[in-house]
Amino acid sequence: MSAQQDIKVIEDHEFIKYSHVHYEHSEMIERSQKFYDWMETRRSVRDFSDKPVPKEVIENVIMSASTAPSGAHKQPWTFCVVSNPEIKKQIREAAEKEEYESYTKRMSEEWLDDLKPMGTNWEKPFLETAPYLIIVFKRPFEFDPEGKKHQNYYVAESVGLAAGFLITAIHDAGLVTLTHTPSPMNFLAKILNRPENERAFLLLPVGYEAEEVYVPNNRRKSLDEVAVFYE
Ligand code: IYR
Repeated sequence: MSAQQDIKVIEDHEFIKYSHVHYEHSEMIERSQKFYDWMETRRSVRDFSDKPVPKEVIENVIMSASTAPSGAHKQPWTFCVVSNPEIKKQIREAAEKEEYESYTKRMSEEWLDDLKPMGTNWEKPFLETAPYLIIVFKRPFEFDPEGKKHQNYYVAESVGLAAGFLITAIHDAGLVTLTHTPSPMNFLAKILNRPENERAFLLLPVGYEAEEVYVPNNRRKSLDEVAVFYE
């Protein structure tokens, strides 16, 4: 039998007693170093294998993503999971149409130059090869049962955090992904028949990397370059 939960009621709202697990300083240092070493092995991958992935893994990584903090705990996100080959094909065709326009007309010379080291172009075969596409939608507002509109708060921040958690969970599961942002992205809401309160935020192909994969030899900024300590 589980112990009775310690609950406090303040102005009609329940608060539960919480304490987190703690470690000795030495263990904390070791754990945080190990976690960093593990995160340092994460890479965005553009060449996927079609090797199947259990649906349960996708369900679990989405539930981990959904633990992210959000403005007023509104969890203003929806994760659409596409494994249907016909829908993947439609998404690829629509994305490539937009990307072709972007790469050939809409993106500046400077932008195209900045992208050269990534080796990207308008072609997106991974949209059909990867076993799953997770399309993250943000929900700027909600309708209550009476049809009244309610704004959500810090929507981009919240959904960005959930996407970060999602990428971390995918990496932890031993799978790879890519933060793909076809632009404009409104074709996704149309193809997936999403309600009017949802806007596409990110598209993540999820699966195993192809047998032989090369990724850009990017170096990450050092601690000195990303952090300032005020002591
Ligand atoms: N959305 C395009 C272009 C693109 C833009 C940036 I900034 C990148 O870091 C990578 C790609 C594409 O997906 O190819």
